[in-house]
Amino acid sequence: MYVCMYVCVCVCMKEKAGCCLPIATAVGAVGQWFVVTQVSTEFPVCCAPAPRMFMAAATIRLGPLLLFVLWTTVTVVLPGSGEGGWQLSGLGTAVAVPEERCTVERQAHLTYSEFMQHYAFVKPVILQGLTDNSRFRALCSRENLLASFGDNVVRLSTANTYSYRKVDLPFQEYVEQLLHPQDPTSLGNDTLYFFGDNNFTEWAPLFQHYSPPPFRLLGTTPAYSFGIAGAGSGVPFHWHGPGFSEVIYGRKRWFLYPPEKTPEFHPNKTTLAWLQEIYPSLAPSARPLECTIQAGEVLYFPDRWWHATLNLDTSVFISTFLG
Ligand SMILES: O=C(O)CCC(=O)C(=O)O
Repeated sequence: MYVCMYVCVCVCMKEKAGCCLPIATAVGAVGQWFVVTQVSTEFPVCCAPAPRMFMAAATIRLGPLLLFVLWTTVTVVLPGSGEGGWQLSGLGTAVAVPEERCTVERQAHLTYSEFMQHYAFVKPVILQGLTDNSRFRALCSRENLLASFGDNVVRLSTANTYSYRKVDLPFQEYVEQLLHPQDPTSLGNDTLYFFGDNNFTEWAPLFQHYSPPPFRLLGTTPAYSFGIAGAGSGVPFHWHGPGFSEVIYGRKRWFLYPPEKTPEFHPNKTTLAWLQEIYPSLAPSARPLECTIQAGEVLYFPDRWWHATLNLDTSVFISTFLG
């Protein structure tokens, strides 16, 4: 007989009864951690929707292996490990978004000539395994960034399509006070987003450790835009020159249309609002190309392609624009 044993480690992000439901009926205080183990004959599909949670599951034969799996699982899923201290709170159970159908090709170990032939001027692609940015990633942990750049003033932009308003404030203040999940009811022009407008002198000690995708287009010069943003935030549809976008921590969902297909969107509404209000009514032929990129993956978008982004978690990311 097979028995499924699972371990969930979760932390309450909001004070409410049943914080870690549906696996535990704990009444959680904010910041409280729970470790829940259960043995069941059903595979646990229950963990994902909870506010923040790491889950591991094992389907094993009853016996001494059970204890071993429990021990190793708890060790591997230690709270926050591997995420650089950034809260991967997800969009939360209260925010319902239509499911993704990934329609952007993923390519591992693409050669430059394949890139030029099939994608550079043709369509977006997700690149895997091109560079190793593990050192850069380590430097981008919450603790390291706050220690090195906490006092630096960063320039934030509103997350709308045109007429960006700019606000300057210390990086530490941004991280500690503004980096929360997006309120689904607020407008893009009221949402402050840290992306671009980077002071390259001040941030040089960090950027010198970033290895950009090695592909170049003739006549263009690469320029970095570094950002950190909360779950549910993003930039609504806009277009510009070609570029790459790499996720360092978190997950980022992309929506893309070719230059000749102007999307239906409101320039002052967030991508989250677009996804909830407009996306569900699109006919299959009117849907964008879309995909969620994970940490370590790089999305390439060609010149003048419309694109919009949605951070599914608190995300750290860097774009290399080919201007
Ligand atoms: O990463 C983001 O959220 C915004 C990216 C973007 O819009 C861009 O690279 O132009």
